[in-house]
Amino acid sequence: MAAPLVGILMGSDSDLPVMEKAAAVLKEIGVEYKMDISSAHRLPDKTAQYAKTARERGIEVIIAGAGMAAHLAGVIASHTTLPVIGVPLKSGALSGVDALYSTVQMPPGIPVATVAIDGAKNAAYLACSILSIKYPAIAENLEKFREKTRQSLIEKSETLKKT
Ligand code: RP5
Repeated sequence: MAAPLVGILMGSDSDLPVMEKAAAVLKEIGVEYKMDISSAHRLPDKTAQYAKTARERGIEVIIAGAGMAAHLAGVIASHTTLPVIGVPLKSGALSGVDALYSTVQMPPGIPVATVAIDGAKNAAYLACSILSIKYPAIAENLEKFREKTRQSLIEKSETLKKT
């Protein structure tokens, strides 16, 4: 098995039902990944260590999902220059708007590419796009996926027109 190119990190095991959708996309496109739990607030040392050592471990893109006061992606980005994709998760009284604002409003110089609330699938597709610059097989699989999407929608449209 090849070394994982994408690290998927989440703030809590309660985030897993959404974050495993990112894993499913990476599997579909054929990208090795590794999932783990860490927390900017509950496990700050582990989070910093994870980010600081990610590049030397062969990780090329990090996807970080967290809910509520979601500082995980931002803290990761503060410790690495690898691309970091943040997934704000819907949880708590504010239904993810808190996580969206916490994840997206990064200071200049420490970017987090933030996807939609619960947008784990798009986080994975974006990770694939970034990796496709270097890996032709990933570019090819992404293109095949897009073509499948196009064909499926055309077929649905044809079916609908017949009704
Ligand atoms: C965040 O707080 C986690 O990412 C999770 O979305 C939320 C609630 O965590 P648990 O109390 O379910 O562990 O840090």
